[in-house]
Amino acid sequence: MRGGSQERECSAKCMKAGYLVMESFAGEDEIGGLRKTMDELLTQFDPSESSSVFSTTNQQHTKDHYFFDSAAKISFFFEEKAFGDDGELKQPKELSINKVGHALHELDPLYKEFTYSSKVSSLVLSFGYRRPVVMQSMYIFKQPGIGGEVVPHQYNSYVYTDPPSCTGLWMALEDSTTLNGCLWAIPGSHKNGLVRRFVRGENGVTYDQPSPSYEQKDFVPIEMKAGSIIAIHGDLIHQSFENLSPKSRHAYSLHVVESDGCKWAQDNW
Ligand SMILES: O=C(O)CCC(=O)C(=O)O
Repeated sequence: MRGGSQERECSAKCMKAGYLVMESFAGEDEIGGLRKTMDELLTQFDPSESSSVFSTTNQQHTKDHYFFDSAAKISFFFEEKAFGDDGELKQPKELSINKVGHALHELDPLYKEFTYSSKVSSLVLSFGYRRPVVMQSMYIFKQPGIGGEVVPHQYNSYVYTDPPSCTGLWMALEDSTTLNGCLWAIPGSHKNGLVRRFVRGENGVTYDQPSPSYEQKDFVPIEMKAGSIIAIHGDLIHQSFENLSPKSRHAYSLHVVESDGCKWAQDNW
């Protein structure tokens, strides 16, 4: 893990691959509570409020005010394949949302309690952070049949500090397998550093470099049971495929940065 100008001690010991999976991090009651709260938020959500789609292959949403404003809100983004040719949802709204973000950890009491729990703090501090800040949170659905792919990327591209310090925490709220779109990563790829940044300009957000091409054979699947959590180094190349299976793959994800000695980039989205 990185969290300052130096590589942290723990990263060398526990993060050789650039990620670390911890099983049974959350119990059934916690998972049930987080999922039930999300069900309630979805019930209250009126789809006519937003038609914002989240896609990592088509970056249209990045020009969108709804996307920018979501940094401080609980906002809903549709799966790209949620709509028919007539522009109407093809399935109920509950099965149409790609993700909810990006301030669940601040605005929803249960997500806040979990995010700032002693076990999450201890985990983050064990990576050597001195004054960690949770910059964003997301509930990711990977809906059955239409759950969109997430192309290879690094967290530090989006949540950039100088020097880079992001760590992602991603907790499976359902079993996550190769069938329903689990995470895949290139072990050790974090050692090659940050490849490109996603910077905000006058016309929305763009990458400062084209994406390198990656060989699929270099990725390994990371299957996880519900309740397991994975810590992901901000420079690790990771991705997930479309979910064509009949099972969803819900997850709660947090992006943490160091605020002691690392400067938040003003041109982050
Ligand atoms: O949940 C996924 O499939 C991908 C999560 C991820 O890498 C991200 O949100 O940046």
